[in-house]
Amino acid sequence: MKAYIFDLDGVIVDTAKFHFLAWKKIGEEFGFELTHELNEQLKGVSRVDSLTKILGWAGVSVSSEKFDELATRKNADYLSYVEKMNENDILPGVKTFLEKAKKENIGIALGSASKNARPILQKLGIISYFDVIVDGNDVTKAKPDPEVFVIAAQKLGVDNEKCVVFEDSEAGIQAAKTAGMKAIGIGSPEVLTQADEVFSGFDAILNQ
Ligand code: B16
Ligand code: MG
Repeated sequence: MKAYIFDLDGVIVDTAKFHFLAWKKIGEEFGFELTHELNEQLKGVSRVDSLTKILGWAGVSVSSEKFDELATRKNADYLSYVEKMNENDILPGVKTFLEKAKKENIGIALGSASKNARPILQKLGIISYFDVIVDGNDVTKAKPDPEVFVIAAQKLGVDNEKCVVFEDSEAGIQAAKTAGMKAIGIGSPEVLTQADEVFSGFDAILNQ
């Protein structure tokens, strides 16, 4: 048996724009302007690690209580954007690709750093396609550690070498390669240099 493991943000849906807006507001509280360029470094990175980076860029240190309060508030703001999402937010070609994989009896898993992965898949109306969901609630080590993909393969009962990972972040591509899986980059070949193949999106994969 063969399996596909999908990252969420940047692969299935563009939630990065919502993470950006929510983190930008937090940064502004410290007089720090989060740029799109710096935001690239937050892709695939956990909530706690993202806040640590932002506070570092802003040059401030806060108590652990304040840290938790900022992370909680950012997430509430982020979820207010997620709340408005629907099927139309699924990136082009994704649904057709999932349907095709289902028909071909290919195992389907999610391997995301997000602790909000389940409600997002529900809002998009595609949660039923996934045989296995491994998200930020299930892992102790963040990408580039391969833990999230290794757990997904184990839960699917598929050998790592038979898994194909779809990822938009460099850390995620590295995680897939370390796990001995095939890594398909979604994005630009200039950025995802370690990927086995890179496509602009699932429409491009379907049309190859
Ligand atoms: P949450 P992915 C990642 O999702 C995002 O790319 C990253 O920006 C975010 O900080 C992380 O999830 C955690 O998200 O705050 O919802 O737990 O690309 O791994 O699907
Ligand atoms: Mg991603």
